[in-house]
Order: sequence, then C-alpha cells, then structure tokens
Amino acid sequence: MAQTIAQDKQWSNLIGGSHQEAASGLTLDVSCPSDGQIFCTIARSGLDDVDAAVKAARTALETGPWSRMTATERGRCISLLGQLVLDNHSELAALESRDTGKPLRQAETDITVSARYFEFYGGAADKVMGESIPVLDGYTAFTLREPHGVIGSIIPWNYPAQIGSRIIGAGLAMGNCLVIKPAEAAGLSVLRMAELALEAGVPSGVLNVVTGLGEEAGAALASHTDIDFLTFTGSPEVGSQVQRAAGVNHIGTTLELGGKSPQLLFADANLDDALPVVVNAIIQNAGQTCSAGSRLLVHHDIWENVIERLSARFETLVANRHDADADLGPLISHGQAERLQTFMTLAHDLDIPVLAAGTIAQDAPESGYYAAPVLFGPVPSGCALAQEEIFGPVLSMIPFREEEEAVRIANGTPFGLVAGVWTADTSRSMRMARAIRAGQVYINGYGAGGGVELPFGGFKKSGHGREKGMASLMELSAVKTVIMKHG
Ligand code: TXE
Repeated sequence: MAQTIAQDKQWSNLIGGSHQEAASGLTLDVSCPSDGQIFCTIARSGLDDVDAAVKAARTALETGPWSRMTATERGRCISLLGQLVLDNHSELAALESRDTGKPLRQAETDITVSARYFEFYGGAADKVMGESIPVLDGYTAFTLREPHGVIGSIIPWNYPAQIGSRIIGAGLAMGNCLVIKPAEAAGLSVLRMAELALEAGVPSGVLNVVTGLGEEAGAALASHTDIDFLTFTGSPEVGSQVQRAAGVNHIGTTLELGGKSPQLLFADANLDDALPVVVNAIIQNAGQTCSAGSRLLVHHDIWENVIERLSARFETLVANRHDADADLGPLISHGQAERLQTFMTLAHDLDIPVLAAGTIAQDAPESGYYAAPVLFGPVPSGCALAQEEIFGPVLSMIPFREEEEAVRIANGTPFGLVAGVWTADTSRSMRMARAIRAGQVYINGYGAGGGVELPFGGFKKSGHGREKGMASLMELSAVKTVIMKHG
C-alpha cells in the first residue's frame, strides 16, 4: 500500500516493490529548513539494505518481465508515471517544498518539470536506434543499445524531484533497473515517485529507493560489486570518493559536481531582459543550484548602471518560509548556512565591497536557516568568493574591458558547467559560445525553463557525462556490436 503523501510520518525504503525499514531498525530525523522542526523520519539504511536493493534490482533485471518488455511498453509505463505525477502535483509540490525549504511556487515548477522528464523519456524509449556499419564483403554489422543493467544513483537534496525523475526516466527508458540513494536532507519526493512508478506498471524491483547517510548507504552503493554503473550528483569531494570506489570494480560513472557559472554582460546587452534573469539565476532555490549564475562579468562601460539597477532589486529581495510568498526560502541546513558564513567572513576580511543586500522576513522563524541575498563587487576573479561554489544567494560582480579578458575570467575557475552571454552582437555571441568551456552556454537567456530536452553536464571539475535530453539515454546504455558473416 502506498505511503500517504507528505507530512508527519515514518518513511521507509522501497525495495523489491515493498516498503522496508532499515535492517538495523534505525531511522533519521528529517526537518523542515524553514523552522528546523522535525516532521518525519526516513530509514537509516546500511550495507544490508543497500545489498537487498541491489539484489532486488538484479533479480528484476534477470527474471523480467522488465527485460522482456518492448521499448514501447516501457515507454508507456514511464509516460503513465508522468501522468500520475501530474495527478498528484499539488501534494508532491507541497512535499518537495517542505522537505527542501524552497518556496512552494518553485517546488510546483520542479514537479511540472519532473512530469515533463517522464513524458520526454516515455516518448523517447522506442526512438533509440543503432547504426549499420559498412564492413568487409560478406559481412553485415550493426549496433544495438543495451541497458547497463543495474544502475546505482546517488542524488542530492537541492532538486530531488527533478534530478530523481531525469535519472529514473532515462534509466528506465533504456531498460535498466535502478537503486537510488536520495540525500538524507531531502529526498521524500523520490520515494513517493517510486511508489507512483509501481502504480504506473513498472514491475517490482525495477526501481528501488534506499535512504540513509552518505557515508553509510551512499558509500555502500558506490562500492557495491554488483552494480553495473553509477551516477552521482553532489560535491566534488564526494564525487572523487565515489568514482574511486566504483573504479575499483571497473564500473563506469557520470558525475555532476556543481559549478561557478559566469554570466557575461557586454556593453550592448539588453539590460531590461538580462537583469531579471541574472537575479533569478542566483536566488532560485536560495542559490543552491548547480547551475546558479554566481559570477556576473560586467563590461566596464555599463558597470555603474548595472550596479545601480541590480542594487535596487537586491534591496527588495526577501527570504522567508517555504510556505510564504517569498523571493527565496531558507538554505537546506545549519551546515550549509555555516558554509555560507565562512565566505561572508572571507569577503569581509578581504574588504570586498557589499553593493547591496536583501533581507530576511521579520516573521521568519529564528530556528530556520535563512540567508539574505548579497551583491558583492568588484570581486577579484582569483579569490575564493569568485572561485568556489558557495551554494547560497551570493552574486559576485567582476569587471572586464576586452572580450578576451572576459573569456579568460569566465574560464578561470576549476568548474565548467553553464555560462550566459548577453550581447546584441551575434558574431560575438558565437565566438563566446565556442570559447567558453562549459557544458551549456546560453545566449541572451539563462536556464531555458528546465531544459528537459537539453544535454547537461560539465567540463573540468564540474564532472563528466551528460544528463537530460537524448544524451542521457546514451550515457545510461552501452553499445553492442553485432557482426554476421553471411558470405
Ligand atoms: O554534498 P554531498 P553536501 C555541493 C555544494 C554544497 C556542497 C556540499 O557546493 O555546498 O556540495 O553539499 C551523498 N559516499 N553540491 O555535503 O555530501 C549524500 O548522502 C557516497 C552541489 O550535501 O556531496 C547525498 O546523497 N555518497 C550539488 C549526495 O552524496 C555520499 C548538489 C550529495 O551530498 C557520501 C549538492 C559518501 N562518502 C551539493 N557522502 C550539485 N551538483 O548540484 C555523501 N554522499
């Protein structure tokens, strides 16, 4: 029976189609970031639980019916899951909002995007094709796309519904069986979507969700000898650890490790279009977004004008509870709030000017993890504020004069996830798109409304592999070549 949506209850793992407590009986408290109050518990899984989930996935893979279903039939299940997500939209959004602390409006968008992933991958399942390859006379050769098998997936707390559904959608479309480990801080929507997948006809054991701490359940999954592939989204430090663990077993990985994404404002940019997008790109989810536009490179000629206009907007921004009508919600945890504070202290120590700041609503509970948005500038491009992922509503303005200088600054961090270029000059925008080392480059825009269809992933320390779009189907499958000699 389904666990009723949301609210104060004990959530358990979903393994082999049934709800299971951790073998140890242990649980973890889950609190709402708006007030720090515990509202439910999840299973604190360990090695045994992860092992049971991997076994369930392996059994489902080997015994069917999933592996015997046609791609069209699999696609129908995934599309139906999308419909069920829409049918339960308001409850899922309320759950996501309470679990992550993001404003309800943003959570509603996230759930809409989740449903869109299932719609996209449901439709794509039977449109993945191989190729025929000219080879020696008397031979015919062609390729097939096969599932990896059992995929382990470790996902973070910032967008559990979106990240969960894109991996579930693409992984299932290619015929894999999955074991997902959501983040301990927020992952209830993933559990709920796994229940909906059963309703949609995804057979038991094909999609398993095991909750728990990263160093326990996460590490057990990454080092499990019977998974065939691992996807990870999270910090670069843990990304290295899980890649090493998977490497011991010669298992392939995709890693999405965040960014320090630049937006470049040239002197001919349309500021009326650009500035609202620039602000949204740093306050969305309180800046806890891998693709947050956290560096704003501004041409010298418009520097003062941009400061004036952005400052006016920053000063109106208000952080408040997830269920209030706020510009941004709280950070996810006390730990993330402390992390943000170290960057604020650093900025203070380096005398980096605060150009403007928003506020925290007076009635926001003191026990929540709120951060007011801050606009800094000019920020030296080499300092930690401009180099490291802060994961908070902090925008660093950096001036430039020449195009080459802008490219040098844009590329001058260890990351390369997303970039935005704002200019009226088409030739320049194309030069920038080619010169910037990032997995996605937006021209006169940023974020593109979810971008379910668009390949997404990093250069450099932002990771490797691509999610979203058809590219994800390639990552989550393997090429098999068939060669027949027929004379
Ligand atoms: O990440 P972790 P944290 C970045 C962001 C943030 C920082 C720290 O800069 O401030 O990372 O966040 C699981 N073996 N991003 O500490 O720890 C964990 O349970 C296996 C960017 O929350 O990397 C969770 O499910 N798994 C990012 C997931 O890894 C382990 C989103 C991510 O947690 C593990 C999140 C271990 N030893 C943070 N330790 C993005 N790219 O969007 C933890 N985990």
